[in-house]
Amino acid sequence: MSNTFGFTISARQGRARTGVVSTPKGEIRTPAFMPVGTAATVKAMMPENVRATGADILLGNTYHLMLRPGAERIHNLGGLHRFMNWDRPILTDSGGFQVMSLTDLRKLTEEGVKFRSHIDGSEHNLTPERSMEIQKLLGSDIVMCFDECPALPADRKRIEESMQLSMRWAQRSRDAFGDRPGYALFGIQQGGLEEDLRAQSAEALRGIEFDGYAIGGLAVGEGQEAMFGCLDYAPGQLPEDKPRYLMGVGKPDDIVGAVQRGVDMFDCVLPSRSGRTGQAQTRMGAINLRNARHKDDPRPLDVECTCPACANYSRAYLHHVIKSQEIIGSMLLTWHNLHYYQELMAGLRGAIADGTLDDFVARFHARRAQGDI
Ligand code: PRF
Ligand code: ZN
Repeated sequence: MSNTFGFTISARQGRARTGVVSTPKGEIRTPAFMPVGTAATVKAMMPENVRATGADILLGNTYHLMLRPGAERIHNLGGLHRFMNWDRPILTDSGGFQVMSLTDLRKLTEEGVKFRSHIDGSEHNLTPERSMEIQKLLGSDIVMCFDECPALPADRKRIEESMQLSMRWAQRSRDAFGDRPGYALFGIQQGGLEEDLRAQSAEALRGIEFDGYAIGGLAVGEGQEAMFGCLDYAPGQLPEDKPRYLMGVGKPDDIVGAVQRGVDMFDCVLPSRSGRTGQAQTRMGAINLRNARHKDDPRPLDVECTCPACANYSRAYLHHVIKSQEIIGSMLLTWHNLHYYQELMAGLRGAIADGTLDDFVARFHARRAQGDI
């Protein structure tokens, strides 16, 4: 196995690409979906079962892990991979975005962010340098730059100043990360929905040089049409030969549209979080198992799905365990949703490789338009 980090594109169709990100801990087939394992667990799933759904890489969070159980503790216990029993690649987010979205008491300065923990109210400081240190202590394979971004809509002035601050933090992140063969550092483009600010941000990041480039600051309230409008130009502003990662996205149709626009990597809590509340993501669209119409239904959730929830249980059973808040309800629906997402990604990769992406996307939308019949 290769001892370095790399990205090879094997086929393209239109702006879409398929390929492989190689790391010393294994390959990541792209377009890739990364299940979210915020607190050193993909909630309700054993790691071997997450792998069985087809995941090549997980996402972890600096913000949550620094607060509980602490980065130094995880380091002393052998790092995040060993701690959570996942030996394949892990990407960690850098914490700034989570501080801004999860804490009410915080102070943003040139230096970084001072904030109070949402868990116990304790005071903490996060800077680009400390974020790089924490991600190194965790043993993260793909480290994200420290950044921040406003929720949309926001004033152009606020978006511009925030983007410029994030670009200064990107340089500080690069300097603090240093040279670590086998580990990757990704820059994060900001600039809201302003094409010229996105271009300036991309220019700054290209000048610093990263192993991959994320598109940040989207899916923060602008809606799918506006997000796709931005994705019509943003990926093209980033280097062609490096992986592109759209952070925090998204619903299945968001992912399909973003892949068509040249994005290679995704993460989102939707399949795991919505599974725990009884929402199934399927080729027919989203299905809420809490709905009383499933009460007596002996059919599987999705006849075409080979996951354990669909192979071994009825809709009536899934309805019952979700309604009674049985733990197995969360387990089965999370498993199904992650299986569905990974199958969608495999379908996209295969279609790009075969040159049949347009047909694949047309069938994807047609099946969802029919609904749950
Ligand atoms: N920056 C970081 N993490 C993120 C985002 C971002 O802009 C988003 C936006 N969708 C999700 N997660 N660091
Ligand atoms: Zn299933």
